[in-house]
Amino acid sequence: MKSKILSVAALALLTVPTFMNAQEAGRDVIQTTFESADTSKDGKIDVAELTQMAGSIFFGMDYDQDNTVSEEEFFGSDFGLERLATERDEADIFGAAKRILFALRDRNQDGFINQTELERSTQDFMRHADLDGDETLSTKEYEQGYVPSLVFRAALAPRA
Ligand SMILES: [Ca+2]
Ligand SMILES: [Ca+2]
Ligand SMILES: [Ca+2]
Repeated sequence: MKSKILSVAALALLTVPTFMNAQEAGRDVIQTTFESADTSKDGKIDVAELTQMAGSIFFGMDYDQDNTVSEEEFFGSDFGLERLATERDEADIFGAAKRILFALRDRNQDGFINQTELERSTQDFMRHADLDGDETLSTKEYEQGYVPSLVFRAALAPRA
């Protein structure tokens, strides 16, 4: 028997209301994940909070519970946004963005993301997004610079 615990963050990703337009939904998903990650409720996400959230999503995707996320597990998880991306003919872009995200996390390119890789890549993403260098992410930094947020935006942003 497979017992699977979905985190608040992962649940938020899976419950995008159908009536929302893609842009609103994208913003809402990013906002909701920010709020669920910010467990201290100070309006900022520190590296511990970010790692915790990434870990919850990771375990949500690890169906066979071997503590790694395979390509199959990763691409089989739809983040709740596949449908929206498909409706908007953005499935290819979303798929490409997910492939980039997987490649960035799978640092030794063996087709699996292990926990060390998850933590290291999350720290890299944090450094990349933390423009003011205060070692926390503001909502703006999280929306505009955190790599997984950029993946959602790739699928949901209006075409230029
Ligand atoms: Ca697995
Ligand atoms: Ca790997
Ligand atoms: Ca910052």
